Amino acid sequence: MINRRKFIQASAFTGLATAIGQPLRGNDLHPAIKGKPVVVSTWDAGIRANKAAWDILSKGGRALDAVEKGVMVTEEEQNCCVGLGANPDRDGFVTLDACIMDEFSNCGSVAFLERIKHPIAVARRVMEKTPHVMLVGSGAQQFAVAEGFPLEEQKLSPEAEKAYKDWLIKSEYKPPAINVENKQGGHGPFAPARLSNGEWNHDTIGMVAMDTNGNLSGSCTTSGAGFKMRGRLGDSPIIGAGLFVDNEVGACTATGQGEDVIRVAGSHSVVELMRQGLSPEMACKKVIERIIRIKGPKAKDIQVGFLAINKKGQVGAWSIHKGFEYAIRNQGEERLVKAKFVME
Ligand code: SD4
Repeated sequence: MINRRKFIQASAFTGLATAIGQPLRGNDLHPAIKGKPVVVSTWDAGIRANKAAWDILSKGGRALDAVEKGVMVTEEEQNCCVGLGANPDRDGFVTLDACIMDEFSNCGSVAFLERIKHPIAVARRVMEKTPHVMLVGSGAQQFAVAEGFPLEEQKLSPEAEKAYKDWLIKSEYKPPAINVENKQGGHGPFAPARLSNGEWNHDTIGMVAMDTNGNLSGSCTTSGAGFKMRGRLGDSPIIGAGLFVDNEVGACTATGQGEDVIRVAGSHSVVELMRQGLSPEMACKKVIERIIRIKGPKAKDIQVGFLAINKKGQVGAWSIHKGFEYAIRNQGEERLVKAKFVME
């Protein structure tokens, strides 16, 4: 049996250092999980978002508060691809989508929301202050303003401004063809797009957390696919697609090509597979394989990733292509983990 001193040494060794980790085996407890609480979120911006979530979780706070405050950090980062400074639609407008879900299956969502800095906070108000789950467009904006959220001026980040100008040159409305050999890709209206350096340009953060009481909550917020058609929604604001929480079983969030996540009710499907006994990692893998089967050869042009947690605190992820990563934070460590994938 590990004694207290050894335990302290072991945790000091694992430390709080940020490291690039290896994917975990499906049926293993995450080695870092020394109990609750825990928070995980998609992509590398998740490291910073998790910090804000951890401030709440580590003090015994509720997972719902943690997942809201956590992704607000990303919504605020003007150089990132999620909030008001993100890639616009093909007409030049930034339109934001977000949803949130708690341990009681309460949920709220906003979509096609313009000029509001924190869509996730508005989604929470929809959940708590209206009899509805989802508000969209000008109605969502009107509700946000009535709730005291300031109407901001749209200001693209310099990166988004440049990306939009570059995109306008060709205005091509099709997925960026990915040449797997040389990893060349383009910037297209499909998310996330692979850049010419082989990296993924992503526009979303999804976060799921378990608090000290063992309760689960999740959040997801995005600017959607860059240069999308005006009015297009992806999976991110849709409960069951971009996010799903079942406090008896687990929680899942998605990133990537929203249309293909919606088609398989992605996050809900992952949670249902966990209910049947699959580990989070294997549940994510199965749904990724389902998407690949449906898409056939076209699967090589799109990216989708799932990130899930179950009631035991096991964490797992899987993606179509190499490159998806998630951030984890708990008592033992804080690090970025590369997800397993099907295709290079
Ligand atoms: C969407 N799922 O709007 C989002 C985009 C995304 O990284 O995840 N980008 O389809």
